[in-house]
This record gives sequence, structure tokens and C-alpha cells, in this order.
Amino acid sequence: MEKTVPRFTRPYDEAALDAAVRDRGAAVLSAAYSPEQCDTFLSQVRAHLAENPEEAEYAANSVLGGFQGDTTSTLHGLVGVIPAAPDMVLQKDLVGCARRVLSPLSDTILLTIAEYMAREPGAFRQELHCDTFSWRHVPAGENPVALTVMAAMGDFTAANGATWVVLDSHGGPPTAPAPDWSEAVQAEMSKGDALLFRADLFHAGGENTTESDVRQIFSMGFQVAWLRQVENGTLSVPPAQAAALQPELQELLGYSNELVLGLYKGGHPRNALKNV
Ligand SMILES: O=C(O)CCC(=O)C(=O)O
Repeated sequence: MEKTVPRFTRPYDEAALDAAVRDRGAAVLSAAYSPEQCDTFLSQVRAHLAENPEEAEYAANSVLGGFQGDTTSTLHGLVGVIPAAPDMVLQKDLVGCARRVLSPLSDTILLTIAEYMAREPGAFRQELHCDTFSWRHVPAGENPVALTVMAAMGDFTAANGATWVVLDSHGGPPTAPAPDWSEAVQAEMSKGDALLFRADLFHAGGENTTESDVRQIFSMGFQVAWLRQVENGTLSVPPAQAAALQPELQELLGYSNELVLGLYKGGHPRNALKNV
């Protein structure tokens, strides 16, 4: 089997992209974002962090902080605070692929998380892990319950710690031991490229061995709507703020229902957005 991550250029071949993500576990979408989008996003993140120094405190004490280490800065709940984030989340090729690949197990999907990560020089190589560990009681299967996106806001190189993935390592039981590192390949990417992978695929952030090259990541996830999200979307973006967003983003944040899950006063959660 080919060990490099399948790579797609525009116009993306949807059927081949879906098959790569579902069957091999991962794919790279070249130029998913334009360089201008990346620059705008990064300048807004910088401005937000400068104006809100308490964010660094949250990040340092975050539940995920220990795993990411103190050489990683993070900013969570991007949709509520970064003006460029709504359009970045709604990148139609990524959301479209997520809807199609998750459709065997759910009619609607949710945004699991939307965060910024900066993995600084000295960042260690993470353990190989799956992003499904919080849902470890969901039986493994052919179809994924969630997908993860790591989008490169600057180049991802071998030296600055481009994400490692183990193709074909998905679908095992939640207790499956991590594969051997010799099976892993690094997804080097240019600024604007996006790595899309099954959340049950083994992967890890790489070691940043550079002197000054901070690896900047826009990360998000999509999931079946009957599992609890990592970020609480309706607290991160409360009704008064969510009312102004596009309906698709409202849906992804959780102003939506899957059958009888997520109801508000017995009805559609978008009713919470009226008269706010
Ligand atoms: O840094 C990366 O590329 C991957 C990060 C990751 O998998 C994580 O923080 O859980």
C-alpha cells in the first residue's frame, strides 16, 4: 500500500476524496484556504490574544493543555471570537466531505471543536493517539463517527513538526495499541493546505526542531450529531451572537437537532435564536 497521504488538488474529485478519507483514513486538500485567508485569520488571532491576555491563562490551564504541552499555545471557540472563523469552518469542500462520509451514521453533523494551535520550537512529538478517546465506548466500525482537520496556516514541514499519521490504522477497538512509529508518515503541507482524517486514525503532532519556525494550525472537527461535542458550541457562541450567523453554522454549533436529540422546549433549537 502507498504510504504517502493521498493528496487532492482543485477541483477535488469528491468520490476519490471520500474514499481516501473513509478507506485509508486521511487525505490532504491542497489550497483548501487561500494565503490571504490564512494571513487574515492569523492577524485576527494575534490581535485577539493581545487584547485578551487572560486567554493565555485559559490555554495553560486547559484540560487539553497537559497533552499539548507548554510549547503549544491554543485558542478555543474560534467562531465566537475570530471574525474569519465562520467562513473557515464553512469551507465547503471540508464540510461537504464530512457530511458525506459521516452520513451512514447520522443525518446531521456538528462541529466538534474549532481551535488555533501554535506549536513552537521545542514542541515535543506527541504520542500516537486517536481523537475518539472521549467516545471510547462507541464500538469501532467501518464508518467513522468523527473527522478531524489540521489546516496549515503556515507551511507544515518535517522540521517544524508536520502532523504524523498512520494510514489504515483506523477502525480498531478503542483499546487498540498504537501502531509502531515506523508505520507513520508526516503530512508536509503548504500554507492553506488541509489534512482531513478520521478521528479514529492514529496520528500525532511532530517535534518542532527549528530555531524560530512556529507551526500555526487551524484545527476543527466534525462529528455525528448524537455524540457530545468537545467544545460546547452553544455556550461558546450564545444565542445573541449565534442569531447573526449563517444557518449552516448555527446547525454545526448545536442549534440543531438530530431526531429528538438537542430539542429546545420540545422544538427546534433555532427557536432559541428568535427575539434575541
Ligand atoms: O499538532 C498536530 O499536528 C496534531 C495535534 C493533535 O493531534 C492534538 O493536539 O491532539
